[in-house]
Amino acid sequence: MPHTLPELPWSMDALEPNYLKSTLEFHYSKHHNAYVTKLNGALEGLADFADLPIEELMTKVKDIPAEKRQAVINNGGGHYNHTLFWQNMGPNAGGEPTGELADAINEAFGSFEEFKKQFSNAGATQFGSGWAWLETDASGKLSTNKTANQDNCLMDSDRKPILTMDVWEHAYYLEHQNLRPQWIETFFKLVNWQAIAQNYANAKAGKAVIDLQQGAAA
Ligand code: MN3
Repeated sequence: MPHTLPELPWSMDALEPNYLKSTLEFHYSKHHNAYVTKLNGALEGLADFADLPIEELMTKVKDIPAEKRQAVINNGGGHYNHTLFWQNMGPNAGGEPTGELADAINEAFGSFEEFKKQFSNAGATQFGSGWAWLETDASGKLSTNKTANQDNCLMDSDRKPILTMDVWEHAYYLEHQNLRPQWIETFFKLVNWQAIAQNYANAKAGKAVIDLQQGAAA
């Protein structure tokens, strides 16, 4: 079964004015959709990998034959990262986490403000296109990270991402032009901390953060 573009968890105009419908119309409908299409093309003939859910596929990219590996990294990463990114945002969101996730952030970073500073710095200092991340190990210890292109920590570590921010210019150019720091500040108004808390609980329980089977509705 081929991978499919998952439904957005909200309507295309639900995040306005912080995230424009016009941005989503190309970022989701064109860019994300192209990653899904090209991923399916790259997986043709790879029987051992074609039926894996996207999160499991990310953990096995090292095993993919060399001539197809980079295409799966780029387009599988593009599919996974954007799926998490949409899920991480919501209308009437922002603020700060509560409960177990808040405790884990305080333990790892000292305070929410310090976490926000480190995560923002990861996004601001990613040279060129890439992503900023909040990740957890199996014990629940949190850390921030940044990656280039469409890479993510599933590809080369045992950690799992629970929050991500797209810092490719296509993610924010219509609203913020070249002002990446302004986009980063706006992103924090869009973070759905309830979704991140659920991602954290799933990761700690050894479950998929993005539970997306190929061909299944999101
Ligand atoms: Mn993008």
